[in-house]
Amino acid sequence: MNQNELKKVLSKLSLGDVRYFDSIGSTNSEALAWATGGAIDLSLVIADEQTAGRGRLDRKWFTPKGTALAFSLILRPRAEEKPYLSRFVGLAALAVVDALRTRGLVSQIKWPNDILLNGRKVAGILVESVWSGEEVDGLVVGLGMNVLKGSVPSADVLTFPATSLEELLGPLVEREKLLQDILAGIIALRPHLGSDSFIASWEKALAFRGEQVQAEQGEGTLLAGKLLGLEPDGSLRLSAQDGRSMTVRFGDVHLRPHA
Ligand code: BT5
Repeated sequence: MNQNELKKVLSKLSLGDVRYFDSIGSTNSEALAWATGGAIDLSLVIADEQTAGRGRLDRKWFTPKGTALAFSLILRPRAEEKPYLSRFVGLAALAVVDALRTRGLVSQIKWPNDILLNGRKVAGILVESVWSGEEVDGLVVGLGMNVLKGSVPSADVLTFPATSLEELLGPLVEREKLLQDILAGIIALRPHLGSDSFIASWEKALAFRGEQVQAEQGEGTLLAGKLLGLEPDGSLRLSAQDGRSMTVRFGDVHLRPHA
């Protein structure tokens, strides 16, 4: 990454401290350790390459050098945000959708943590918590986004098709400016986290809304139904064929259109 450009864009935001790495195992692991060690709100870990990037349940996330955006933002939830911790994944997702919209791209959120462009995954979000006793006193919001074509893994390691911004916008996407826009979006949306309009915007950006989907939760539990929207805690609301309402909670969920 261009260090000067990075410094310039980050200086325009009210961030905490920043740690930049040419190469790292996982920005989320670094941020979790830093948060446990007392990092202040809005501290940022960013890397040009991850050698052990993680998805949910320790699945691998690929971030080859010089091709992608990979960062982890540390948040110290304020008292008024604590009832809404499960909404932070939506906050990050909406900030990505907004940043892509300003580049002329309509993206969608594949609940709970993927961003799709033309039905292919362009970014993934991993939110992890730091506990102090019974209380969450830190969140790490990790985002990986495929910018150049070289960031897209080969099909044999993918469970869902993937794409990059380069495939739609050409090779001239500035990663530093993109980072700035996403972080600015997170900061701007954060005061609205607890509002009904936040859930409404999140719902509006969902992929497969009004369509039949299958949600596979944990080992083999398959829920099928029409995707209606979100519960106030960000869980997914489906309606079964007999009209029964079902809720899909966060966890290891694979959502896909009904075959
Ligand atoms: C995610 O997990 O999508 C969350 C990814 C979060 C990555 C960021 S990068 C910065 C921060 N530091 C980290 O270590 N992590 C975060 P999940 O829904 O479990 O999806 C993982 C699956 O996505 C893998 O099993 C692959 O099939 C696929 N995958 C891996 N790398 C990919 C890529 N670059 N593009 C698209 N799909 C990918």
